Amino acid sequence: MTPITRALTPFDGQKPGTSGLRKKTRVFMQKGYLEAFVQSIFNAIEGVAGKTFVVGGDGRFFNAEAIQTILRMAAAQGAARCIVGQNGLLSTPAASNLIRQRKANGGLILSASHNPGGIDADFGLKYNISNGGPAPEGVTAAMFEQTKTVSEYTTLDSADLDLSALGEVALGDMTVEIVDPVTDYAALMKELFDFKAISDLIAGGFTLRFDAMHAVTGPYATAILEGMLGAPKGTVMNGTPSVDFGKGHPDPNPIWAKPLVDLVMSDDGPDFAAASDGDGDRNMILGKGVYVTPSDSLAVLAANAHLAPGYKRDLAGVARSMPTSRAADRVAEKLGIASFETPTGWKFFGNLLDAGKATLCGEESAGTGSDHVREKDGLWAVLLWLNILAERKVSVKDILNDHWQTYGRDYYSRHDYEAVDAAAAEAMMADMNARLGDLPGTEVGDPPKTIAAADQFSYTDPVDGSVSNNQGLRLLFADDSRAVIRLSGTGTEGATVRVYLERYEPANGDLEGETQAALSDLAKAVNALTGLSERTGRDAPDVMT
Ligand code: G16
Repeated sequence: MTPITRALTPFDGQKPGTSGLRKKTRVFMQKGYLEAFVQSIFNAIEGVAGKTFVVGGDGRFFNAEAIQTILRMAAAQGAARCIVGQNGLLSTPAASNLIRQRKANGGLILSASHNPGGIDADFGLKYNISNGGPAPEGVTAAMFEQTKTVSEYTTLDSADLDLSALGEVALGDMTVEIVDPVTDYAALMKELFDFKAISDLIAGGFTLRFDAMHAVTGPYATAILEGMLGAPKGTVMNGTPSVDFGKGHPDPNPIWAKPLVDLVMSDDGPDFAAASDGDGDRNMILGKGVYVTPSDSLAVLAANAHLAPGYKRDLAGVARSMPTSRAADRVAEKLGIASFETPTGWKFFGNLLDAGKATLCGEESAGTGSDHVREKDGLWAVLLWLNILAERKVSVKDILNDHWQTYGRDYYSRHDYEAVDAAAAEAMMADMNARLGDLPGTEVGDPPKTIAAADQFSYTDPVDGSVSNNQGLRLLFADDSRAVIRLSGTGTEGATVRVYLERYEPANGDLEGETQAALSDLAKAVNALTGLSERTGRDAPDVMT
């Protein structure tokens, strides 16, 4: 098969965001668009000749076609092997695991994560490096540079491969190895967790539900929870992946997974419930009558991880993204281990994990993970919670109350204003940045709150010294409450303004409050300061997590 080189005109705006390139599906489907980005990735990594890649995605609309394009281009440009999930499916954490297990040079993961799928919804592609983690900023910047000048791509003129049969097939001189997407991942989970203890818990009458939201974790959760751990059939809801996620929004939060939340809040709801997102890296944790914020979940997991076999070792440290609440820092302090504060984006944890500085990482955006892979991992979080519950033999609510009584409670919520006018959002951020120096000492809101400090978060990576500026505006108030404002890097329409609110209540304070009520003065102060409502034309957030 002779490689063919075709001319290309570069596309504007192929700049990877928080997690790869995410655009409307129809944008990705334009002639040459995907090819231009894939060629730019290949150019940025200095070619693919002789290399091995993992390729897979969350099964959304255009996943199947895009994989065929990537395989043809990799084969035409001399890649040795591509390891592909059966039918093109791989969850993001499973892809990260495969890259590591098989010592691949990298991976191409097709997903727009929690964004909806379909021809009129969203698509995405991200590149992961040989440690299994998302490409760091230096690599994504090199890709973006390539997208500006890419003028041709090389491919094969070949028929689509059948990706449904396990085994090896040749594509030109490249081997395509089609693997079961679940097997290696499930084996890793079995190493980390006490499956016998979890099975016994379930056999003893503990009830649970897992909402796969019609996305990629369906097969993983069914195999592990129902197959290996003996949970009754039907424990996994919406377990068959579909190209448009059942026309839903595969984002595991109280808004988009409302039926699950309603179930667990009802009198006859299960003891435990969880959900994951489009590509299986996010998680939401619930217990009978209680929602666990992702920030609290990270803190609880850090405090209890030693109860699971894979973490019966000293934790090296805990890392969280800057907008995530400081609850995990309190646990790290008590354990006498390091805590790290990174910018939003899992890619910033990679160096800390590789250098053995952090063992557990987490983000307010429903992501938790550890050094077992280099991505956040939804089912991993669910299994760690189940392992902890199996050992402690108390309810989720009791674990949470006990945690707050030990460390105090960080009331926390994120308010999202989605698809707002991008120019208005950018102007608001620019105005705030210009005023930063004047803010300390200012009183805002009603009742008035005094701003103690204000800055734009800058991060210097403690491993390689790289610096990332402008990672979110931070407002620290005199009463130690905190607000962070930033624009999302994963949206595909207009701008999404994220306002992160938190207020600490010590262990002897009121730990039983309602979250939004506990944060309403802070939310009002941010609104008064930024003019958010007038500027965005919204009187309330679209999503509160
Ligand atoms: C991605 C990143 C996360 C980040 C999240 C939200 O998650 O991997 O690190 O926290 O986006 O980012 P933003 O606030 O910029 O929208 P995912 O699950 O979408 O890949």
